[in-house]
Amino acid sequence: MLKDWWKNSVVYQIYPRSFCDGNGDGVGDIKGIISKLWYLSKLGIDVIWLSPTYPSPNADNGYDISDYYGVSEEYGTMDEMKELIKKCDELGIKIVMDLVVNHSSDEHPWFIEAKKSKDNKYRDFYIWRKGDGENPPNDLKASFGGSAWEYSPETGEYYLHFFSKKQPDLNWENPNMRKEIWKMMNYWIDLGIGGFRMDVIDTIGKVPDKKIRENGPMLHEYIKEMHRETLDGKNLLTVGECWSANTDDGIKYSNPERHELSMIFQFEQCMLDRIPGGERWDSRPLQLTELKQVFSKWQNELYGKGWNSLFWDNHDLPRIVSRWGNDGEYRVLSAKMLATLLHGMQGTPYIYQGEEIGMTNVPFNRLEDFSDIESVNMRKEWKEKGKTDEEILVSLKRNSRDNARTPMQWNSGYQAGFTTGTPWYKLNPNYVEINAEDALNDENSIFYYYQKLIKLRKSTPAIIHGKYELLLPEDEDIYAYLRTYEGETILVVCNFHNCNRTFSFEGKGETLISNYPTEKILDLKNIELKPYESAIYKII
Ligand code: TEU
Ligand code: CA
Repeated sequence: MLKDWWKNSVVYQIYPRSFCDGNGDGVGDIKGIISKLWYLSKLGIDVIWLSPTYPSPNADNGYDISDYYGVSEEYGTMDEMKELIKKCDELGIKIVMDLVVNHSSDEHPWFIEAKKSKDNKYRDFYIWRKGDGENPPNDLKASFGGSAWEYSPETGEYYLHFFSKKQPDLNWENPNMRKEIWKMMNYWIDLGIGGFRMDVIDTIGKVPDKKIRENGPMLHEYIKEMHRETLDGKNLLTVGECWSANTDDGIKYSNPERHELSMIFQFEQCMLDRIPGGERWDSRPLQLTELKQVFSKWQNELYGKGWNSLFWDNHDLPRIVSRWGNDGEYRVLSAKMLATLLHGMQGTPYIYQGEEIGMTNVPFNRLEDFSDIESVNMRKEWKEKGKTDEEILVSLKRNSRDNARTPMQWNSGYQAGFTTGTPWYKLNPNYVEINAEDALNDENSIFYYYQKLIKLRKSTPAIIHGKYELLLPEDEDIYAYLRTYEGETILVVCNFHNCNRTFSFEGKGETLISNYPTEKILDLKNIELKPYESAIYKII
């Protein structure tokens, strides 16, 4: 196995609940995933990142785990999981498991024990503090709203939870707790998985008394210990989800000499349509020049020193074609443009289920249709703040995680081919026009464009290793950049908007991929770009 194989790989994220239901109960499952491996293989991906499939009371759709060693009955059995790993292996696909160890579920046996008494063996697996009089220990806030401290009547103390109160934070200061995590990781490694995606890994070094959430003083010590105890010499793909990271942090996590992780999954570009200093639910339009600054900074500063993930979408983000593309008339063109922009860069690309067919945000018009815990809590908080239903609806439609979680659209038939029963969550009604079957029957579909991009990456060393150079930094419509490696230069040109624009480059290009019909060889001086036109050229 090639060292750093994950640099040449493309990852596909599966959100199991919504991918494919194999037994008709309305919930996606492992059997369903197995039935679609041919589709993923056809797309050409190398790795599946599987969002959590462990037993869970589902306070946060599986990101609240009650047994790290098992498979939720909803999703199948351990034997089916083993079968999935084996079938994937036959296709040259690796499974990357979601590692959610900032917190467990409050229904995990460790927590059930820990809350019983102050001298319980598992007490120190979690973080307990006395209240400040009648109040919580301090004013730390939970990501899903309210205080990060929950009173526990059994012992009269509070426990910490950065997410919902059903997700108590694990105490990483406790070496016995850490040992349990290493044991569990080794168990999965021994089952033959290809690596881990590490949920909010930047918070495990927290110091709640000083109100430090991310990047605590011991963070990298813990990751190094993890490496020594579990990952060392195994050649796995390990990716840390880090909302807080800047490029220096990115290098810390992913520089091979530091023996931590393969790569970082950071969100700086995703923050660009938030109002600076504003809250998660307020948004503003994206400025293309700001997107260029952020992407270019990561491309340049990690070059030769670290490794980044390339993604637009995941299960926590609205759909990119609705967010920064055009989900009306130009849906197909803009989805291909966005893919081109991202897949030409350095890093490991991640495709989130449905992105490859251009799935869009939800058109739901009732507040009750938004079901994610974060959406539900936001609705309550905004109501209390006096916001109108209309304001809440606008923000949910634009920002809610529910946008990414409607069932995968397989065909235009019954329940979009997702289930033979009743889906756990509403379908986006546009499955009649947007679905995998139609995409597979159309040689110009977004699906085949992604397939081509993946092939291109694998056959073009400049895409994997090349030095990045931004062109036209001030231009608000065109995003263009070069990648150069061992005498080969490729040019990526994307018209980000619905307008015609002229672009000029001194030289001739051979078209490697394009979302409009284009000549094979062309003079790049004064070319006309049509709305959302994008292409990758080899400079000849
Ligand atoms: O997400 C971390 C996280 O910070 C998100 O909750 C984010 O703030 C929000 O989705 C959108 O702004 C990870 C998982 O990806 C997410 O699904 C989990 O809910 C969360 O951790 C807790 O495990
Ligand atoms: Ca099912």
